[in-house]
Amino acid sequence: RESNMASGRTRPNVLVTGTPGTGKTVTANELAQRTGLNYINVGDLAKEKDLYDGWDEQYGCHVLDEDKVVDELEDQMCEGGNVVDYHGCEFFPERWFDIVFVLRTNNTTLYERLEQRGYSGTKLTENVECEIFQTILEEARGSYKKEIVHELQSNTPDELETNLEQIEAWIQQWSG
Ligand code: DAT
Repeated sequence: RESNMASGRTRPNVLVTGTPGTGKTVTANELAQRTGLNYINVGDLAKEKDLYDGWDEQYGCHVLDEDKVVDELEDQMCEGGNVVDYHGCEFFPERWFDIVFVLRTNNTTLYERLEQRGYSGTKLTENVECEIFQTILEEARGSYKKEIVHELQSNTPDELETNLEQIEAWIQQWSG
């Protein structure tokens, strides 16, 4: 396959992105277990390796140092065979990913999931708004070729299973 040769990778890199609470972690983790791809949670990696650049007073959280994240992951991404989980995608090099999945969840379901996670106030409403305005989907469409960006509904366990099967089938096809 030409696409494989162009990247020099023998296994694909998959990005699973979406608003917090849409199911990136359950999806990407299970996918990695089923396929043997490496699971990379960018938020956890940043915490572990202190890939931060200051503190955000408004949101009360560390600011991700995007350059440090890219440097940290570059070698591993060049090798291929990774599934990356993060609620953003525009700062990753475009060449890293063979396919991008944007998970989507309806407002009420997402609201409940985030509330259960302990979110409240502006943190809760801003994340639900992020989903309503499909911010991450547009970010993905603006950062990668349209043909490799796929929107997946992630509301129910059935949809989770269907998504996993679809992504697995795509990986098998890619690997030839
Ligand atoms: P994210 O990593 O995008 O923040 P998550 O994987 O932690 O999201 O999922 C948030 C919660 O929602 C978690 O309790 C699992 C549940 N969940 C995710 N996707 C689901 C789905 N398709 N059906 C049912 N529950 C789901």
